Amino acid sequence: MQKYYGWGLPYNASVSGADVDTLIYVLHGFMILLFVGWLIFLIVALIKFRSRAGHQATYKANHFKAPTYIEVGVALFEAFLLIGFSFPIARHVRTMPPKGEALEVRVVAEQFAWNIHYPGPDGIFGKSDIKLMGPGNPLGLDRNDPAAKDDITVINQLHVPVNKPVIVHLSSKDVIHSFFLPVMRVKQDVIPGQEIPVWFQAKDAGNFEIACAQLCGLGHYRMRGFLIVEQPEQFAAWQAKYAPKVPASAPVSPAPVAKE
Ligand SMILES: [Cu+2]
Repeated sequence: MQKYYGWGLPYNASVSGADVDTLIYVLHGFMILLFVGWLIFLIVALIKFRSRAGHQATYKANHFKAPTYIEVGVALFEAFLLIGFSFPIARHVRTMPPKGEALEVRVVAEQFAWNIHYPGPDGIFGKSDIKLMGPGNPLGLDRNDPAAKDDITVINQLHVPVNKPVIVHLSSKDVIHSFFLPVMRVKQDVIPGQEIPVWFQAKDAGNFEIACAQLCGLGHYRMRGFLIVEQPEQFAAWQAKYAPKVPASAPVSPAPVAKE
């Protein structure tokens, strides 16, 4: 997994990641420019207006035109960033792909694991009930529900096909977590009592990281999962392998080996 991280932004494996990266670069570039500009101004002011013999401080303000123009210019450029970059990207990220085209999956966070629930080949999530939750059934999935028969539940491994939109329905069993897929440029807080959808589309296959980006307790640091992006045939084979004979107890799929 080390190869995906280095200096700068993590590897981008998402089709919409480049837009997010552009925004990050433009914002940081602009902030560096402002920082350096203010720093130069501060140093000039410190030297020019230092205490010297024969110079008297005055409280009368001198009005210059240039600072006003610069301030207005900065505000206009910030408005351009907001309207030209941030809003379109936010709209793209918040607009879910059509349900028929996307793979839908539930991710239920808990201290300190990601429970993952696939609807199986029928595309319908089986009912889950809090009363059925236990160590062997962390999602409380009701296996008597016909829609649940082919459902797949796994822990800490999210298998998805490459080049297909994936809608993740996020919820939490206990505290606030944050679902973070660095290579997909996805980070969304997971709030107890709410179901929050996010989506992404992988452009590259690989074994990536799921991190929790919210300090959620003492075991927060070990709340890590794997995002396994596969070719559609491999994903179908995985699904077919685990869907039909899945017992009520999870996990059912062998944990992938970490590639550090
Ligand atoms: Cu967490």
